Order: sequence, then C-alpha cells, then structure tokens
Amino acid sequence: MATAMPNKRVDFRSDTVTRPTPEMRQAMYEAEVGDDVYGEDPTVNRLEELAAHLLGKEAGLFVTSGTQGNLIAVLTHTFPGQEVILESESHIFYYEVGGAALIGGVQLRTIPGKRGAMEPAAVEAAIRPHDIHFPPTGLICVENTHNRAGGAVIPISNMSALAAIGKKYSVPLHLDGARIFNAAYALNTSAQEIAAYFDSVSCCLSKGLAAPVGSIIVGRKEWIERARKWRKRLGGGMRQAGVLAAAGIVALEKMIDRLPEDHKLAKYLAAGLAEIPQLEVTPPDTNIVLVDVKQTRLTASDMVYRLADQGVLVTAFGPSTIRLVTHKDVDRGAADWVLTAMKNIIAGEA
Ligand code: TLP
Repeated sequence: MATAMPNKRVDFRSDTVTRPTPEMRQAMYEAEVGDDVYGEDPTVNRLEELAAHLLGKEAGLFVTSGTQGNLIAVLTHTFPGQEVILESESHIFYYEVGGAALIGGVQLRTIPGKRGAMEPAAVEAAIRPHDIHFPPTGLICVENTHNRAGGAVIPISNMSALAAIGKKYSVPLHLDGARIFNAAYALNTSAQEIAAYFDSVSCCLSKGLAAPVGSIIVGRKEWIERARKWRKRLGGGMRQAGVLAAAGIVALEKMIDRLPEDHKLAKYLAAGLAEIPQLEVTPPDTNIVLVDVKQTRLTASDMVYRLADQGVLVTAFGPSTIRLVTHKDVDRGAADWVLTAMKNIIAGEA
C-alpha cells in the first residue's frame, strides 16, 4: 500500500539508513586503489589490517555485507551435513534468506534465548554426540548485540561459558558482531575482549558506523585465506574496492566513539514512549527500541503506516511490535517528532 509521505521525514527504520559523512566521501574520492582480487588494493589491505587489529585477530576480509560475512563464516567453518547451533531469533536464522542451509548445506539447530542469550546448558545439551544417526555439530553462532531482542547485550559471562563449551567439544564459535562496538560500549569493555571468545567475528561498517557499504570478517590467517576463497566463489571478489574500503577506514577510526550518543538517544526515546500508557516499551541496552503497540488497538503494520503518514519511518517487527533504531542521522528533535506523532495517532484512535 503506498503511503502519502510528508516532505520532511525522520527515519528510525534502521541504523543501516545512515549516510556517509563528508570525510568518508572525501576519503573515497582520494582512495588509492588496485585490483583486490590480486591482493593489490592498498586501501582494502589497510582496512582489513585495521579491523583485525581492533578485534584482536590475525587477519581480516572485506565483504559486501553482514549477510555475506555470516554466510562466508558458516561456509568456512563447516561442511555440508553438519549442524549449526544458534539462537532462535538470530539474524542468521531469521533474516538471511536461508543462505546457510541452501548454500552451506548445514542444518540450523535453534535454541530459544533470554534477551538473545542462549542458556549454556541448553547449548551443551544440543551438541551432538558421535552416533551414526546424527549430523555432527559444526559451529555455534552468537549475536551481540542481538537485533531481534532489541539490541540486547549478551553478557561476558554468557559468551565465556559458550566459549568454554566450544573448547570442550572442539566446536568453533562465530560471532555475528554486526553491532559489536555498540556491545563493547554497553559492556564497558573493548571489542577485542568480546572477540576473544570467538574463532571468527563479522562486524558491519554500514550500520551505526555510517559507511555506505560493507562488513569485515576476522579470524586466524589460515581461516581468512579459506574465507577469501569462499568470497570469490560467491562472487564477492571486488576489484578497486579501495573506494569503498576508504569509507570503512573512516568508520572504524572516527565513528565508533560517537555510538554512545545513539544509546543515549534510544534511552530518551524509550523513556518518552514509555510515558504513553498504551505502549509497552522494552528498555534499550543500546540503540534499538522495541515497542509493543497491542493496547493501541492497531497492528504493528497499521502503526507503521500511520506513523509514515506523519513522516516517521519505523519497522514492523512482529504482529504488535515495532522497532525504532537510533543513529547519527536522527537527533532529539527527531525523537520528539516520534513522540508527538505517536500521541496524535493514539488520541485519534481513542
Ligand atoms: N540487520 C538489518 C535487517 O537485515 C534486519 C537491520 O535493519 O537491522 N547481523 C545483524 C545482527 C544484523 O542486524 C544485520 C542487518 C545483519 C547481520 C546483516 O547485515 P547486512 O544488512 O549488511 O547484510
């Protein structure tokens, strides 16, 4: 259904909607480039080294998207016919179009989490013993921050317990760290400390960090070399990709330190929404706010359209849940706009 859109709008659909900064555009313009399939793009090489260093791993690989990074990680860690343990609402399971099953030939074994965190005992119980009937467990995936749990932060104790289980059974761990720097700030630690619990990590440059394109995966050197082969196989071997990597470097060097502003704005927005009696708000750990609109008598998708009519863009996240994400291109004024629009809609409905 097409919706008439006011000229001006505020976009809380995702932190993926962020536009590159002027500094990024300048860096892209000036980027030194070469053919990255030959390993000759100096800017891509610099980005990969920088990401590996920030995340405390031996090597990095610039990939086209978070989805591609996660898929390459699954493909590099596993063999067809294996089983991958992951949380029931995780992005890899929920939003990656079944790529791991289709392309990787793996079976996904989901474990329901509490605010995105899988109970270590449940993960251990899901690890397959040797038996002629069973698919061998090939990988455990964790998502931090956890998108569908509302940007929830997975505690260090949980990651550490899962890492110990992986070690005990010789099963590798991959972190979907699309928003790992948000997690690091919320946990008052470094991304390196978080990454240390995992064999590989994917991290998005194109979300809160505002690069126009791309993600990075990091891991051991030999693992990244195999991942590079998978990237090529998937058609992700880019050529003069330094033009894009240049923005990624600015993302990692300049944009991480401002993420706390997004968390602060999410708290402001959540507090304002929580004052509206018909709304049930999940208090945000980071930059994602989930709101249950059941008591307004509107469905989530009706609410999305009604808000869009007032120039407020949000995402439907379930039958009665909407998601609002804060990022560098929205501010307090934009949050106030949401609050006013929401109050108007609810008043009209009452
Ligand atoms: N998430 C997007 C949508 O796909 C839902 C969003 O708007 O939040 N891991 C996590 C935890 C993610 O949230 C996302 C994107 C990805 C991976 C995939 O990244 P991209 O969009 O670059 O493929």
